[in-house]
Amino acid sequence: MKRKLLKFLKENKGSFISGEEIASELGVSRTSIWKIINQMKEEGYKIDSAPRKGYKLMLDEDIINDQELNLELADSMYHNKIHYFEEISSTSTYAKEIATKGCEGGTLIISELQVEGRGRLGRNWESPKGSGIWMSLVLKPDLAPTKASKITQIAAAAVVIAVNNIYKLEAKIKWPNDIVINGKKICGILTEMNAELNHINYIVVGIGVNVNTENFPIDLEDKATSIFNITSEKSNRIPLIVEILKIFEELYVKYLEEYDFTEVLEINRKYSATIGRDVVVTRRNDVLKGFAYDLNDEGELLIRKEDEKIETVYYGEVSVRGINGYI
Ligand code: BT5
Repeated sequence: MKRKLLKFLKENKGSFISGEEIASELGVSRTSIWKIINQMKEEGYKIDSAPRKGYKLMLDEDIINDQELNLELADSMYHNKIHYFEEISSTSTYAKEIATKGCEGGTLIISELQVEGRGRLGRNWESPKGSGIWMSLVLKPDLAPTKASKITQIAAAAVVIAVNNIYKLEAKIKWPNDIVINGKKICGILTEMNAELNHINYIVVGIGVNVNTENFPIDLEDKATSIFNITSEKSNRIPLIVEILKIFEELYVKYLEEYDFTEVLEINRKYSATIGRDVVVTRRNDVLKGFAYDLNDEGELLIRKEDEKIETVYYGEVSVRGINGYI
């Protein structure tokens, strides 16, 4: 009922609708509506009520309402496992802490602001307040540690499909962990693992998406963008969060339970911003130049070098750049 009421209020966001109208629309008494509205106010929704006018959902800033998120994810593995913060150091750091203390797989940590958002190799991840999706998932799969990198590809597939579905954009995957639009990064994925030799204790997958960000620091201007920068419209982040998480769960469960990675691979190939390009791969100990011509069935990048020899690039801490820049 709360979900229906919220939907109705949202459709009329910013204007009053009478209790009577809501009651007849939802087929319940005005007293029930009044009770649910009070409950929602306690949960943090900004709802104005005025005698004879009715109720109005305020046009407030876009905050992520975790109650709403939980309702939207009622049928998922994340249900009742959402930790919401207005501010945090890093959702991934926190996720690792609670994973160590024994939280369940499927636990989601999401924050409006990260003061120490992290990329790979200790790089910084800009996570300004309220403008993006900064979230981390704790996973406890029964998988060999060597398979953990597939989680990055599942997350990349989920983000690219979700963004393209919702905004009708052409986001692509820059192997292995960036989502780009028009050659600029809108999302980065950070997968971290804690494992024994042949057993994963937990994986934390951190996803950062620039949604409503207007401006980036100067050093990122050339390579970062946001959905707002492209569509010129601010959007509510909840539908995108829900879509990413639902697609992620579907692909993840398919992989875990049926060992079926084909759809993830197909998406990573179809939407690749890397395949078909000359690239420079910076690895720990060397630099490799060549033509990225495909992903193998494990999702690793295949490079044809000038001498026609083929090299497979594994995940690890590699950086793949175009010959002339970021892509
Ligand atoms: C990544 O690392 O792209 C992984 C980013 C993961 C962020 C999420 S947010 C939720 C969770 N909690 C965390 O603390 N982290 C995760 P990497 O491939 O190393 O890229 C990092 C580089 O991207 C930086 O060195 C910058 O050049 C650039 N960058 C930083 N902030 C950015 C932003 N908001 N948008 C686009 N590019 C950014």
